[in-house]
Amino acid sequence: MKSSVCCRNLFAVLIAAAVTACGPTALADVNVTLYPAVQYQTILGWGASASSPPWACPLLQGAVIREAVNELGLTRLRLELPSGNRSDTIAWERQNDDWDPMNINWTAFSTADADERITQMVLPFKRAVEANGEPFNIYVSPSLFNGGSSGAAPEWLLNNPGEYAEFALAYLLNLRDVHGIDADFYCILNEAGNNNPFNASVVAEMIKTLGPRLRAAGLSTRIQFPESINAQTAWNNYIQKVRGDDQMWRHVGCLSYHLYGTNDPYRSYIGNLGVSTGLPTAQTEFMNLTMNHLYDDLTLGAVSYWEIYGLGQCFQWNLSNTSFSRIRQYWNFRQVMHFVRPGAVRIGAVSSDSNLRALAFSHNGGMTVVLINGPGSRAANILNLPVGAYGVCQSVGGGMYQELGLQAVAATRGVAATGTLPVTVPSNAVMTIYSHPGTNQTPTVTSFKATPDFLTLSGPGRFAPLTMSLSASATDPERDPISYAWSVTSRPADANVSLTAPGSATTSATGLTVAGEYVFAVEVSDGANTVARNVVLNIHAENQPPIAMDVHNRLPVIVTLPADSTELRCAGLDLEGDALSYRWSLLSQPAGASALLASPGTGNCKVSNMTAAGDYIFQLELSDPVHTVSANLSVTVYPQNPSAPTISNAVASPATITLPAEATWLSATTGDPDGDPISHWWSVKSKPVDASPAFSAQGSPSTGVTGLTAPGTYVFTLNVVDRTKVTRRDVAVTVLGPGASGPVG
Ligand SMILES: [Ca+2]
Ligand SMILES: [Ca+2]
Ligand SMILES: [Ca+2]
Ligand SMILES: [Ca+2]
Repeated sequence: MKSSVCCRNLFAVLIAAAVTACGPTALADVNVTLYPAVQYQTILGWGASASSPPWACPLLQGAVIREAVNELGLTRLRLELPSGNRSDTIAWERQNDDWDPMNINWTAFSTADADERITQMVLPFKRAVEANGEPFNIYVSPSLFNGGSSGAAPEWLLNNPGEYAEFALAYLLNLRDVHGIDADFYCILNEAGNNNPFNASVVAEMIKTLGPRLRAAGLSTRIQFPESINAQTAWNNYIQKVRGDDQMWRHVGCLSYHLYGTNDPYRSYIGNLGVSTGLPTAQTEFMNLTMNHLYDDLTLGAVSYWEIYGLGQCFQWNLSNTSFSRIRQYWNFRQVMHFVRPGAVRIGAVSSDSNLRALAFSHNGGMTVVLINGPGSRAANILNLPVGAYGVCQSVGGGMYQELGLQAVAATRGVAATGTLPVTVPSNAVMTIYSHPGTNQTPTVTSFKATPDFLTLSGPGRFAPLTMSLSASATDPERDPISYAWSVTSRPADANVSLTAPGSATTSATGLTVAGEYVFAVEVSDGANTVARNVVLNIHAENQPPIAMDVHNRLPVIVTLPADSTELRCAGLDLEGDALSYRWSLLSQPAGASALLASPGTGNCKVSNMTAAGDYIFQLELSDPVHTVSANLSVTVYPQNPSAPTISNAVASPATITLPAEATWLSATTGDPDGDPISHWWSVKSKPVDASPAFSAQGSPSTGVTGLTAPGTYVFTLNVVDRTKVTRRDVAVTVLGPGASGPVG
């Protein structure tokens, strides 16, 4: 059955080449020549951040994940650590766990919040990718923006590479040991240097500290670097600054950049470095991506990973919590991502017209060509296409994609293996020509929805139209006729729902008179293959309460006296679009405090005069005309920290050694005048090129150091941090050559 349908389509129903006929203004034919022997990067994954609205139910989450993985084609996630101070989330390591960078005190880490995100988003996504037989890829990336909801990096984290390494290691161990995910990559900081005090040397030191601990823990995680705000910053301020630091580079597994600002020609420098070092490159964030970015990143940046940033850039979750829509560049990006799978190799594709850009990919003996057209319809000849059957599809103007049917490419006279395929690409269209597998393909369901997407039976905002429409659309690679079959999957017990045209693409549903959840199924068939989708519809008895989103404080997130202010924030959402009112109040505060709320009636409310250390409990009440919901936010004000830690008697014993002796002892007397707990970290500031010193107790006031195998001067730095301050001290060691009487080298 399948093969007969296939043959019919392949050899009898060849859709005319000019599927969308040349208009009278058609331009001269464009030649797109493929060069399969010219091979560029291997595509390793298409990605997005593992974010979704906190109110989205598991059913809707699942629907978006399925669409993101199976249709858009994503395989990769970016995962952030819990950060900031929210009503429902606290930071991964809110305060230093135990002031010992070599011991993880798990009770001090926000594992529950991390686990929730991993369980709800990451694991279902991973299962969906792997169900397709493809490699799931994930990187972990913290954000620590000074003014952001994440809050600034605490000084104890910023100034103690050992504490930073533990912060990262604990997250990666939890991800592996609790959830079975050995992360592919870890990024030291999202956009280091952008509104945060990180720089290349800070990041390099953290990489060199974390890298060996990842190995020691048996993690295969490598570093994604430098994840800068744009390619120029990535190249000039990070990659170039540490170019000679081999100790750092041995831990780096991927070169990445964002696209906010100047990117060229630096993007191609990064791409070339990736090629010469064997490191894959990645474009990992921009908020207004277009096909231009995708083309430039693939061709100039030579990226193997390309990300759409948040799923919210391509999907919109409806407030009724039942469905999603595909937005912005979804259909354009799908023309590449859905068809070009991990393992595909980009090959040479040269267009004779710069307004019709071409990308081509070879994979498992098949070929995918993507034509990105500017304004104006263009007729093009694709030359050197391997002989065989091809599916052709397009998105015009970013709209819903359509399969145009199969094309057969026959051998050009005198050339055995390849031929020419003429196509006409509409104005502002993205056309994809892909090797057809030879078996009849399932139709693609391009929409399935209820209109409107909720009903309210009574009360303010009542919304109960006479008809509710269920609709689906689909397109089939072989252009087989498509049939639709709607049914009721589940409904409230007393509802007597019926469908007026269950065999049509669009049907009305009636009898939606009882509040509750209705689930409809639509089966879409091309006669050989059937695919099903569910459409969920909520009928509400009455107006629905608003949603208090993202209740948190910032500016700053962590308040330490004498600072005594912060800003409370909330954004409200409402299903019916009701006018919302906010009311912040103070439920409790430490004795002696009298905090002041500047604007308790607004979503963003400054609070000041938190002059006593301790916990301040704020309450937000968010109201629509019918309901009030509330959320509590606890803000801790920490005591003053007048004095930095102290270091005295920092010495090496002995301070001068003679080879073949290669070890000494570093020790310091440390403390804190305020009685704060402190954390230590020894690092190598400078050394002879050939030596690789190793510490026996790097996080302790005193440590042995070995591996002083080359003559010369070694300088070691001890960092000691308390909550908010750091003190550093250098200790020098001189190593003499065998039998020498003075410094050598
Ligand atoms: Ca610790
Ligand atoms: Ca079909
Ligand atoms: Ca409402
Ligand atoms: Ca102190």
